[in-house]
Amino acid sequence: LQIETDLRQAIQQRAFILYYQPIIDLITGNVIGAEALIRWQHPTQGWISPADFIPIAEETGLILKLGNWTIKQACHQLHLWQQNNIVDSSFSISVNLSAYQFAHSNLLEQIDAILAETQISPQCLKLEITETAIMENVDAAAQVIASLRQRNIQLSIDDFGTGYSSLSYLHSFPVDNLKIDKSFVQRVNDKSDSFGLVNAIVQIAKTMGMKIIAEGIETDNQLEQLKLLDCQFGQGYLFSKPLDVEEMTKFMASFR
Ligand code: G
Ligand code: G
Ligand code: MN
Ligand code: NA
Repeated sequence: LQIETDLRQAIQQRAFILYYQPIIDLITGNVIGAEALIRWQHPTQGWISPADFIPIAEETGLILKLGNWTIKQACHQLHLWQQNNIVDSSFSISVNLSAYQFAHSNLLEQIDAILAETQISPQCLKLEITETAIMENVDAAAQVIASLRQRNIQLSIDDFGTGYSSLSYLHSFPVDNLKIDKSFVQRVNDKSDSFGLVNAIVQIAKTMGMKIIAEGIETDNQLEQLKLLDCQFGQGYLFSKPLDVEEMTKFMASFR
């Protein structure tokens, strides 16, 4: 496959860049963190979405190298922001993990090495994983999650409510955050089932002592509904689209 060859080369040539989307405390309006989202500038095809190349990276096993680069790059950037007093020690960086990375035995060693090298404390790193990825290998997931806990690295369940899963797994895997999928958030203002569904997800999170992050907030109305529902954190185009480093740095500076 041509794209596989291109991907290999891109990894060698570091043709990827991370964008950052601010995560907001909906009550105070403060920026409490950022989600790193990878972008690939292809030499002839222009920007290619991770939705298109991550699956290929997974099929070919290249995701391990790429994923390692992503965690390292995000932590390195966080360190720079900390050094320049752009962020304080409560600011966290979120990195998406694919199921393949999650199942790989070297993940924790790699993360330990990256944290040591970039001088980032574990509480400042949040990993995002889908429920489907957890359910693919429940036993392995339980072990990884326990090890992350031991290290104080935070774990978020991404796209919550859309995957194949059973609520009972929340018992065995106490994660720190649930990210409500944007498909719920975007319908929360129409008084349909979504309001009730988001309410139910918030109650689940409260019961389990987890924090809620709403994704894909685009309108003031959605924001108001989410606040009514007691949802504390969120991200989306209403606040900011994903930004490059320079834009993100400006965005955070404008808050101080
Ligand atoms: O930002 P965007 O809409 O292009 O992201 C599309 C999809 O790609 C999302 O599902 C997002 O979680 C995923 N994605 C973005 N960056 C990464 C990454 O670094 N690793 C993995 N595994 N997925 C990512
Ligand atoms: O799968 P994950 O939740 O990691 O992916 C987040 C995706 O959602 C990214 O591709 C990001 O660019 C996109 N995104 C972020 N904010 C919004 C938003 O407000 N609306 C929509 N439609 N997409 C968003
Ligand atoms: Mn995510
Ligand atoms: Na999501």
